[in-house]
Amino acid sequence: MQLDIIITAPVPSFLYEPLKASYRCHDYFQSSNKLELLASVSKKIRGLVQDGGTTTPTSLLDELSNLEIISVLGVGYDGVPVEFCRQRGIKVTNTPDVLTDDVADVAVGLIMMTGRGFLRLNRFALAGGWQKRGPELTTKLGGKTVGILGLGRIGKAIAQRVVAMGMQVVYTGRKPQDVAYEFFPDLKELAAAADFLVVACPGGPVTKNLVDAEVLAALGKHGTLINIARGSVVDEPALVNALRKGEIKAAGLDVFASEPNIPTELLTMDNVVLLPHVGSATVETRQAMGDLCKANLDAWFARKEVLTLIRELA
Ligand code: 8YV
Repeated sequence: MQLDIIITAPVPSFLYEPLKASYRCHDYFQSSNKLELLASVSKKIRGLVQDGGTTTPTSLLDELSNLEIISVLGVGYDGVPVEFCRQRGIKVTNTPDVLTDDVADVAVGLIMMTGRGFLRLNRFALAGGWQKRGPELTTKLGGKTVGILGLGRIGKAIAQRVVAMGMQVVYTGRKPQDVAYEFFPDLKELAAAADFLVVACPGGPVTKNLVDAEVLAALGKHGTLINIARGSVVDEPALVNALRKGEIKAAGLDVFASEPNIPTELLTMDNVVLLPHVGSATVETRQAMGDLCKANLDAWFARKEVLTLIRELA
């Protein structure tokens, strides 16, 4: 007999189809009458699938009294009430590792696009500017310092890449690690030392608005902010303000506080590179994430074990 699971996010067909083959899937995300759906199936639901951007309220979990596992399609689980799940004995899994390289590539892409002005130069070439004058000179990346906020798996992959480009790495995080890069206990000091401040830490209440007006002031007018983590880590109005006033040099952003909304002011700034949260958005990686998301459910229901239990529940 198939088990019942609930889907609370827009999952891609290459995950949805295999899920439907193995489970009775209830599409909460698409449902036009969510209350009715819950009234009819809530007690049967044993698993929940969401993505990294979904916020799961405890009120929904209260309805799902027989829920055993939340399988997140994504590495970030800031939308999951982890402590609540721990107390209820609900397993929470995510999809780490398989997306590390892609997300790190995007960070490097944003460093190149902001530092070397690729976006502006692309517009210049397309608009025929080159026929009128030579291109602007931009900033050499080799020798510059990248300050990484959050030296986890993705942070380390970014570090490896920028070291290969001849850049220096310094970092901050919860504690110093056994790595060759200098640790700064204080984020403001890290920002002051960095030419590029790269946000690579998890989202959630602990890191909310960590990059605030003071950190941006410390980054200074020669500094660039790169964010491939979560919009919530950066005080977005403070960032807009710092860019407007020229207090920082540039920004490369893949994530925003209220996705898919981007602050309008950023749209017209030519020192800002904006991406629509594409860190893990390659065919290969999203497939691997989908496979892992389902494998976690399968392992739980077959053997009562999960493959990637998140840290806070371990
Ligand atoms: C995705 C992400 O946007 O992994 C994460 O935490 O933010 C991204 O990879 C999303 O979760 C894909 O569904």
